[in-house]
Amino acid sequence: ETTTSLGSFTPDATSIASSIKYHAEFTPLFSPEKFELPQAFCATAQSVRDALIINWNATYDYYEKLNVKQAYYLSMEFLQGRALLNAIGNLELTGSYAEALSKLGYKLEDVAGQEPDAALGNGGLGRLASCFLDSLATLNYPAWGYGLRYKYGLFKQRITKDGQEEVAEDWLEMGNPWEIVRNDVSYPVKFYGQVVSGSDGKKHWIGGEDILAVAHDVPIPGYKTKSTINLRLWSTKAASEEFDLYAFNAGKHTEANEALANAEKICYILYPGDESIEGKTLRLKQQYTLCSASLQDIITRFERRSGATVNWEEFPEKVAVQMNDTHPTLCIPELMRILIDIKDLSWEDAWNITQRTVAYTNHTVLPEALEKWSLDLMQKLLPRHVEIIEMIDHELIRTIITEYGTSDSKLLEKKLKEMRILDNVELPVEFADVLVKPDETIEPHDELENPEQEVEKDNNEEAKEGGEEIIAKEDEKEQLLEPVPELPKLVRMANLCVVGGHAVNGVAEIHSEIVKDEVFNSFYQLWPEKFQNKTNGVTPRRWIRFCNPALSKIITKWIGTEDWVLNTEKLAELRKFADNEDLQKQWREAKRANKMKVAALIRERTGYSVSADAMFDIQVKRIHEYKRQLLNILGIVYRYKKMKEMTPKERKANFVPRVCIFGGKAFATYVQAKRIVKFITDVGATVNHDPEIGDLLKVIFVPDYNVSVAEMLIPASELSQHISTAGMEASGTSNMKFAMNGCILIGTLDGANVEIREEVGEDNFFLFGAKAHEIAGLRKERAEGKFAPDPRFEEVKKFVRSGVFGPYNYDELMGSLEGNEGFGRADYFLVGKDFPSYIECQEKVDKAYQDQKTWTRMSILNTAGSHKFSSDRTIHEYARDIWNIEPVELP
Ligand code: DL6
Repeated sequence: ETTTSLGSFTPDATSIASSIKYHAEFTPLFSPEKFELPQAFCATAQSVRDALIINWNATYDYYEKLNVKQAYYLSMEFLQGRALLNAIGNLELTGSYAEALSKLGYKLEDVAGQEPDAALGNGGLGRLASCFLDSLATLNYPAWGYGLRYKYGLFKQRITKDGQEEVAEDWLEMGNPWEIVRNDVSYPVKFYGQVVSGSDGKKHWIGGEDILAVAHDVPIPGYKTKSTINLRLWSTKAASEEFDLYAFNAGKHTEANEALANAEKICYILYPGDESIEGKTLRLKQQYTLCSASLQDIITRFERRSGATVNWEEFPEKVAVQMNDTHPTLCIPELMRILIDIKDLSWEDAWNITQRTVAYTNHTVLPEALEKWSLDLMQKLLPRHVEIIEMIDHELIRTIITEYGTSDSKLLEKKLKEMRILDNVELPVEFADVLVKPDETIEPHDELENPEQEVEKDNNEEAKEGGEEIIAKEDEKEQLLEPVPELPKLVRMANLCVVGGHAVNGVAEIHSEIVKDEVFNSFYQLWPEKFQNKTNGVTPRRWIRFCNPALSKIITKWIGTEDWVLNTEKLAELRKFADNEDLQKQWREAKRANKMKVAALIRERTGYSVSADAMFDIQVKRIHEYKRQLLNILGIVYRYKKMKEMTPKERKANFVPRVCIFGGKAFATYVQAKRIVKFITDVGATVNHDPEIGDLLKVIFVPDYNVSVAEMLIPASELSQHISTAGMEASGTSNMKFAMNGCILIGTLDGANVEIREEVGEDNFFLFGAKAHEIAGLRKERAEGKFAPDPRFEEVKKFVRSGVFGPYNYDELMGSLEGNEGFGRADYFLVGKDFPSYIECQEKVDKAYQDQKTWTRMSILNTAGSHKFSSDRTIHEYARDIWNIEPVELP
């Protein structure tokens, strides 16, 4: 018998085997005659779920009894990956399950391999949310996650001769053995309708369309603890009376079903294309569903736990809501609406409670990713929320005027432009006079003369071609008189978050500084106390202990305890053995074994054979221009060209053999990212078949990168690339996972790279590239045509254009690096600028790899120095500085 965190329930292999058999027989998912791998997985998962439910119930009974303050993490994304190995690992039942399955004729590994990834997320933001859940449970914090239960996960990526192809990911095809469908927990969510003032003096939001959000609970076990928290995911459906029985009986089958289908499609996919108005509406509906259903649920729990008398003042003492990026921003007006319209609180009280309850994490500085919603669309869909947002905006304007006064009109105008929640919306009448009208300050002479001069200059240019100077001049004048098209009225969600929340945090030190100094500088000047940093982290359970058992064993052996899984500071003890030859040997053997597994995966997924003796150089992340996969692949092309120019002997002397591995998905409508995928696969198709090159260089694009693939690639990686344009990657979290697994990073001083380099030591990190503070100046230089590209950069582009990688036309991709007419911003991500320092840094990598002792030492020091990047540390900081919650250990 094993003693487990299950208290009195101590499953051994025999009882586990009978539990699996029981589920195979009595869970009516499959035909009873069949017990093959898929059935074995489902039955095994259900038997684990039984164990989880015991702890899950105990956890919530206890929280309910103590009425403790809980944190609620609201996120549109949870990138959970597979759950089986993680759950039995956390329950310390891996051995028992392996034995039980072998009694039934199966290998645990094969059974676990049947589980589809729960890919309810896109990238780092979603995976961070999942790591946070693991840490919250492990550290016994009372917390819940709230998200949406998308019918289809993030698309499945296929690589064809044309590049990336997206296919719907039907992750629920075989059912989801982990979830508990809670038909008893559902809330109405309203869209459209109108707001009327009642005779009671209150606002009533009436009419419109009502759907139901239904809870699906996923128990999240902590490691070596009984604490098992909840991830509540909402699905949407129409209320049953919405099914039009009369229409159906009249043969109008589609119409009869319309309301049902409309409600269900809200949760079909994550980030539906939003180019059309329908797409935008659907996204806004998703966001509101998440916020409304979760808040109704939180409030119901608060009221229930309050008993007979509800004291709303206490709400922030029992509830902390964290908005994971701006997608859950509607929490702010929704909480206000519920408190004012339904719970009868005054505006002032509701505002005070809301601000004390919610907090916001920013995950990006990319302006295009800071959400702005059309005011018109929001007005139609959520009319009462727009009234509330207008009121918040109104109060904000008052604060800005009080702060900056009206004497410096330009300053006031600038502040209002930057800080208001509503953009391109006139000031309310009350403030109509605070800004001096343009004609009161600007000399009429200035206004007319300057544009005139511009026109003249332009016309002269045109005249050279067309010779119709005078007519063109007249036309331009007429154009000047034409009314300027009205700018779209927008709701800036990030501004609303900053105003409505009590804390705003960035996700790495450098990012939090940029948030304060640039993105929200005006807000920072006004409310410096709101701004914080919470450097991201990743769970050491999933990201070393379970995904890299070979390395974990070695770490435990040398440190002398397995405590490092909970107290990662202990990893630092590896430093003293970094030069030990025995450790180094074992370290290399573990890495090699992991590389062999990846070589097999590559063979299976791409057909290419790669050598486990070559350096595994990996870049896996969303495909995005700022992450600069293009810089990596151009570096590879340059390497290939140089190899081709050498004799075989020279080649061997100058280059270490490398397998360059890429993985990642390009958003379906992101054309440039898709071109990059195509380019990488084309380079691979040429290089990998070049007999002169052989094992010296292989270029692999692993299709359909997801959490499970990451769990294989990261432990096998020796060099990993985190090479974003400095200042653009908020943090990155895979950099942390790679460092933990003894991989050496090549990177820019960006996001968490900065802190990783500090922790692992400058000598154990390959640094290159421009610094964040230089970027604006460099872009300006570039735009002014003052940038002189390095000849090696010109050489590599020319080589690509020569057609060596096939018939695809690379003009657009290469053109984007030059800012050619029609190809958008001139190398906005500064690939050309960083190219020389990147390839020089890669030469240093090759040299270092040739000395395997030094390399292994660097690798050990990366693991040893990675301890800060556990999500346990991050969660302790959120709990202490933002949520004000305490751990609650179950008796
Ligand atoms: O904070 C988690 C993660 C960071 O590590 C990444 O650096 C950052 O890109 C990502 N942000 C997003 C949000 N949107 N965009 N772009 O995914 O968050």
